[in-house]
Amino acid sequence: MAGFVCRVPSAAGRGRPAVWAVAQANVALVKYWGKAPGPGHQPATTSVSLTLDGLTSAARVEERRANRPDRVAWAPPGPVADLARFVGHARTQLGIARPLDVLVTSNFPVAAGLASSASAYAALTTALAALAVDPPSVDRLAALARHGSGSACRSMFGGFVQWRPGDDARAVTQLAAPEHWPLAVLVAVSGSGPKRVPSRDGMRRTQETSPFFDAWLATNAADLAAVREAVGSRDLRALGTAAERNALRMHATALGADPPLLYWEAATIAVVREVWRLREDGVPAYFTIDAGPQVKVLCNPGDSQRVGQALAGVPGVSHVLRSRPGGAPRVLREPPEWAFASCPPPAVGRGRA
Ligand code: 2P0
Repeated sequence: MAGFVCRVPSAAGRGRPAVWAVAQANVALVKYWGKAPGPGHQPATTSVSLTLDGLTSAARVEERRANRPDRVAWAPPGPVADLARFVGHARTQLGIARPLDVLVTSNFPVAAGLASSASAYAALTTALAALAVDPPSVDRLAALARHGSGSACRSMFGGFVQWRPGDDARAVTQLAAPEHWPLAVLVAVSGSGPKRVPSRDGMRRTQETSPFFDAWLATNAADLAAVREAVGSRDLRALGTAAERNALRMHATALGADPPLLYWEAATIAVVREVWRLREDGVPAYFTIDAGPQVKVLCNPGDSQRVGQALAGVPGVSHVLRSRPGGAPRVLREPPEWAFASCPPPAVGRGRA
């Protein structure tokens, strides 16, 4: 399909091209699960993530005529009130005077534990920055993206990314570029519907009611040190061991909430057991699980075929997504091929609303 640029008539009567940006989801190796007081979403602890190539969100922004409200949409539908609040905040921060038409879409299951809000807000922040008269540094943009969704600040960078509490320019940093370590990441998808309890609510409930929450906070320093060391030395065994431990402790803490939070399905446990079985057979594969039933598995690229087949054979797994360390967000002048369906035909009833 040939590309086209989404155009609507501008106030001056000339077509004004929309700006698109894409950003990748990230998977946390040391989880963010708990907040500190403060504006935006401040983390209680330091987290480390890996940006995931190919699990992509795209955002389109275009200016509307003056005196119109912002118009925002997720496709498929997402939490629009949060999105609208973020767009208002970002316009103020970036000095964008004109109201905006905003569309956010993703090429993978939304709100199912695949960090779609992270990539969505990272893509949107990047697209909005392209409209700013004086675009801020990526550090400032990461701080802005955090106001949409905490984990979005990590998707503002490629590769291995650390996010620590604080508002300074070094709060979010790249630990290593995607090329540093060509790991394979396989996602065993076992349910694509929205999760029962959104992460934000689950995180709050855990923090407020789980008797294990303080113990969870106390584990952060050791897991962080282990993951940082393993990334630096490209030690899959050390990375995987720490990531599994950290994920299981996060879920154990959430299970202790009142009422309890269980993000897993039967297939989630079956995949965990399959990963452990692979290891017993000598294949170095390690899992992590975010706030949903999907299991993400890290392995060497040379083992990804075998691991992918094993995961696809687990009852309840509908399909397996293949990823690897991904890059930073990018601005595009036209929509990515997969997002064409989200881009309405040019100028149909638009611009006069
Ligand atoms: C993470 N998660 O570190 C953890 C692990 C889910 C499990 O960050 O309230 O959508 O918008 O800041 O970023 C999901 O939480 O929450 C998340 P808000 P967010 O990836």
